Amino acid sequence: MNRRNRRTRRFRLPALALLSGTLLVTGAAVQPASATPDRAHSPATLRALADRAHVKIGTAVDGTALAEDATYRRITAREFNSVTAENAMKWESVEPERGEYDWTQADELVRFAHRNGQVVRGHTLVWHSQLPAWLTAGVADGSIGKAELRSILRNHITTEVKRYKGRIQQWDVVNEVFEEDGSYRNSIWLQQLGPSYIADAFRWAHAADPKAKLFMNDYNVEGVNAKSTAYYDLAKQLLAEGVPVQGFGIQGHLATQYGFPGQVAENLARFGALGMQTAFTEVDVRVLMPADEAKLATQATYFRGLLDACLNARSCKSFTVWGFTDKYSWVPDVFPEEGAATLMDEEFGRKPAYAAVRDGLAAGR
Ligand code: 9MR
Repeated sequence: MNRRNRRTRRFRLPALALLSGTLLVTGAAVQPASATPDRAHSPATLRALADRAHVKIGTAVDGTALAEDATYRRITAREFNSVTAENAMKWESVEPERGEYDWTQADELVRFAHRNGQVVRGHTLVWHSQLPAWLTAGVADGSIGKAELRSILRNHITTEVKRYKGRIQQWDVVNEVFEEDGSYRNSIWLQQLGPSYIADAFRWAHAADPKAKLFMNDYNVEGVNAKSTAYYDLAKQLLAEGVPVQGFGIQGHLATQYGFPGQVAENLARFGALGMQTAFTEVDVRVLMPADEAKLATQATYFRGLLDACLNARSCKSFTVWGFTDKYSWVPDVFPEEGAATLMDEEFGRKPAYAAVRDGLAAGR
């Protein structure tokens, strides 16, 4: 689906809401229900407040928007002190044909971050999705056997991590390796190489950049549940074996209709107790369309809830949103009935969620 079609489904705040200064009360929190234009005066940027709170505030960056949209670029630089490539560092992006690399967008983002004093989260080295066709087809037709696949994976990790050595703060080494019930996801990696591919991936990444913090990363692992417990058990096992794993990344893709996850603080605490870092890596909160003021107010409390969990956990040093404007959000492509998942609307107007994150950062740790 192209962007033009997507846009017709998106939510726009009514003009009246933009002008009104109403407060809306939902649950425990009070949030302003209006969006304010991005250029309106605000006490401080998110990144200035985050610096004071000793936390990174990050966003996923759409490579095309970064190249073509000056407003997007300006806000990315002004509001965030961490960036993640939304797609540009994924395998299908960097090696679309076997042995033919395209680092254009990934390099551009790393340069942008450097110019703007931002750290970079690397996303992602081993995943079941967005693999290049030459790789999946080769495995499917048997022309790439197990031993060769292992060396292809090693080469991929080594090549990419070395390219950005010293310039990536945290790498999502493995992404989404468990199912909801805590069993291993039945990916080509598990099928061909068995679960030892995970430890191998961390060792290879560490060898390529010993200073980067190496993360496991997944969705639906905010609270204590079967999936997050599988990560906890795996982390303990890997640490006992001396595997260089340093962090647990919680994506944080929430939806207001499913409620706010329970036991988030407990979950962060148990990884912290292992000596691991934690991070929220892809936070967004989608709502059932059409959005309205009540839904956006609830959304704001969800952003704030995850942010506060991070700020209250010593292990949590990084909080990244998966895009900051509804103009470029992935959500409507995948969930056609849902949207409006980010901090700003399609015109970069600040939604209540923006104010909630700003106030949370201002309150500090
Ligand atoms: O936001 C990304 C979207 O542009 C891509 O089309 C999609 C492909 O699967 O990946 C999206 O990002 C995902 C991230 O890499 C891993 N966690 C879930 C994210 C949302 O689907």
